[in-house]
Amino acid sequence: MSINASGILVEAAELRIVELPLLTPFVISTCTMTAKTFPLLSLKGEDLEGIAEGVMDPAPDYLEETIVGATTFLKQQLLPSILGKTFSSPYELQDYLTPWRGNHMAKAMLEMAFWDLWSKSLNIPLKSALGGVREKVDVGVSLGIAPIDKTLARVESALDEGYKRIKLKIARGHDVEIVNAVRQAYPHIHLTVDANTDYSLSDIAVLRSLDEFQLDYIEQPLGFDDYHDHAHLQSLLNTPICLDESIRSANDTRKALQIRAARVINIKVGRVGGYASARAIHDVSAAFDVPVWCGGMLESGIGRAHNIHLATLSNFSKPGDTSSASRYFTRDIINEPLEAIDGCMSVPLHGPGIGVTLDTEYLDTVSSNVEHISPT
Ligand code: OSB
Ligand code: MG
Repeated sequence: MSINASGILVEAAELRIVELPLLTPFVISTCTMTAKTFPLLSLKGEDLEGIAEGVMDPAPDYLEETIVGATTFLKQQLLPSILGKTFSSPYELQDYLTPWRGNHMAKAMLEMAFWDLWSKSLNIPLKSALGGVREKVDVGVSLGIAPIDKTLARVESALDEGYKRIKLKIARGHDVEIVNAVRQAYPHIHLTVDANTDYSLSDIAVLRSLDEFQLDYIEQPLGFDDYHDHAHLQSLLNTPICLDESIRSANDTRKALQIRAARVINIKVGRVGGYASARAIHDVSAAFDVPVWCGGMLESGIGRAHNIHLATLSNFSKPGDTSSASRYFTRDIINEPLEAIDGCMSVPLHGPGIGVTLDTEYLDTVSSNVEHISPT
């Protein structure tokens, strides 16, 4: 295959909505998910296809972006403006996307699909294009809100499977008791909690009482747009705060870390606008000596594969959320199962790019609104 030295001409795109039922409803402080619904984008060029999924939800209950909003923006503006153009690298595409404000999840879909396409055109794994240093990545599980007995059973089975960290979703009124029960049963495991913004500084007494459980970190206790109060809270806690929702860019990260609003950073490539941004966040965090880890959004195998490649970068030094796809779905939309072994996910290398392939036959049965978009 010849490589076009001037770059990749993006010839066409396909956008669809995919809905996969979840094996178990996933409950967090802001909502309950019974299915994983997401937009899937394919970018075509050089007789190749780059694929990525979006992490926005049907409703704006994690961050502001929604599936309807993001797909409309993609179809009406982003895709028409890049189709028929040549980009020499994903960095050039990222610069091209900069004038559009916000919309990091929509832009990430495009940028991530282009990274896949670009690394396929170079015939190298995405991990190599990114500069990753590992063959496999450490992973833990994220357990939705559930009664204590059910949670203890889920913790036990996750530990039996070898997962390296347990993250418990918490919410006001569902916190100290459940954390205490898990910590009593397992005094030595890596244990974390994620509040998905449910608390405010008026909950300071409860948040302080979490300090006694030797948690690795408390994820996003306060508002999604609030470094100021997180900095105050961090000054009152021994446990590190980890920011998830609040971090959308490297600049956000610098500002948050300068005022000591966190001591750990969760990176979701789909949340922060793509790999160029994810890598910049990774590097800024490293400069502050702050570890990062790779978050998840209940992704299908496509998003899961992207996450694993990203997590091979050197400062991803805590276990991520990319656990086995079979914990979420009866059947995935890719041909190569992504399953953790002893708490490790191997980087998928079934071909260049993201290293997994779509099970197109099954995909079609769980798709709607399939649209083919060509240059206008
Ligand atoms: O805050 O990390 C989060 C899932 C949906 C929305 C937000 C979050 C999560 C998770 C699940 O924690 C991570 C995963 O298992 O993919
Ligand atoms: Mg989180």
